[in-house]
Amino acid sequence: MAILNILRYPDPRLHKVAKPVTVFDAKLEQLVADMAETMYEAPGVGLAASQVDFHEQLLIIDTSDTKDALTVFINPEIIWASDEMQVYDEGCLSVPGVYDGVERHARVKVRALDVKGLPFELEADGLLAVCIQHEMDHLLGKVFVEYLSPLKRNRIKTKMQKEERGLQREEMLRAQGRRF
Ligand code: K1U
Ligand code: ZN
Repeated sequence: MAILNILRYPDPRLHKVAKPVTVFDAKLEQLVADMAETMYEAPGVGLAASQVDFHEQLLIIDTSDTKDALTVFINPEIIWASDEMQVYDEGCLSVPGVYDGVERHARVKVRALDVKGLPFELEADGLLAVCIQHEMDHLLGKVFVEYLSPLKRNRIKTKMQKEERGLQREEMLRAQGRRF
């Protein structure tokens, strides 16, 4: 298994629209295993393939306290959503350290395929419903900060770009240290 690199906002690759998964093979199972290891290590409760630069409709979620209830959603579709809405303080592994309220449907019913290509349906509320909608947005190339005001979004973008420059500088110094 392997820890994958999680793209950080505002990386333009986070805005690619994912294509349906058509091949269910050992390579797909390996990607799911690597994504799960990456999500648990982060730690997070969800991860979309788009966040690890794989632009097919695949996402994983585990909102359990015991971290032993991984659900894999392939080619997911929301087939019903409640009129009732709820606001939840969301986070995102692609925007570390940023949490803000987003309004979404309080309950959703999803149809998806599992890693073997078998169809299933699931009705969700609470954090699971939030997470499904958040991860499905990633597959459409949308990051949760796009629900925030332009002012907040620009502040977040500037903060992330500054952090990115710091990370690149650290990486350069580490590489120089290895050379000398
Ligand atoms: O980056 C992601 O898409 C994953 C994201 C999922 C999510 C969480 C909360 C609301 C909406 C979407 C995260 O997992 S952020 C990290 C997080 O919330 C968390 C981390 C450890 C324990 C519990 C929560
Ligand atoms: Zn996210």
